[in-house]
Amino acid sequence: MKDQLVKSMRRAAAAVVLAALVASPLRATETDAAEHSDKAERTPFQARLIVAPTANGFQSAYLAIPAGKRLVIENVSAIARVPEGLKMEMNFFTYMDNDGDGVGGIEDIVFHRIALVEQGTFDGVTIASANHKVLVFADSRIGETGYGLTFQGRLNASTTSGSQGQLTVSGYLEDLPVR
Ligand SMILES: [Ca+2]
Repeated sequence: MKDQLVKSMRRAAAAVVLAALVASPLRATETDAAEHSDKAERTPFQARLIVAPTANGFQSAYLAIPAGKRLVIENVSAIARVPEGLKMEMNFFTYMDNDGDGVGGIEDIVFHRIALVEQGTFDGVTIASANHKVLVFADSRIGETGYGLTFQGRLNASTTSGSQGQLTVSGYLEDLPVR
């Protein structure tokens, strides 16, 4: 009787060990698959936009976002090159369906102002730059309307010497959420 009980307990213990051996590789595989899937949904993305304003009206550059994607911007860097004595103001704007109504509108636009810091004047060209860690969402579509990122630059006075503003955005693309 006692022997049978001991045998029974040993069998039970062996079953537990076997179950653990079988289950742990399965769990590891599932975890790896989930991690791989998360990474696959994010595609690295970077782009550079250029404007060349000559006066105090905005000049714009447009970045199209791949169809069906949301661009998540994590860093922006910018540089302005202007004739000595002038200054450039820069901003960019993007869209996301903030109110979730599936229709693009004024409630869905957000502006990001770029705080340029003057670096000095080099051969008559004044340089100002910025480098910002950000979190900005830019959807390629709201409802039936396509959207992108618009970069704007303007000077505080007119010039015939020319100027240039550049914006580099870095981040990743992910699928737009399905509503
Ligand atoms: Ca909306």
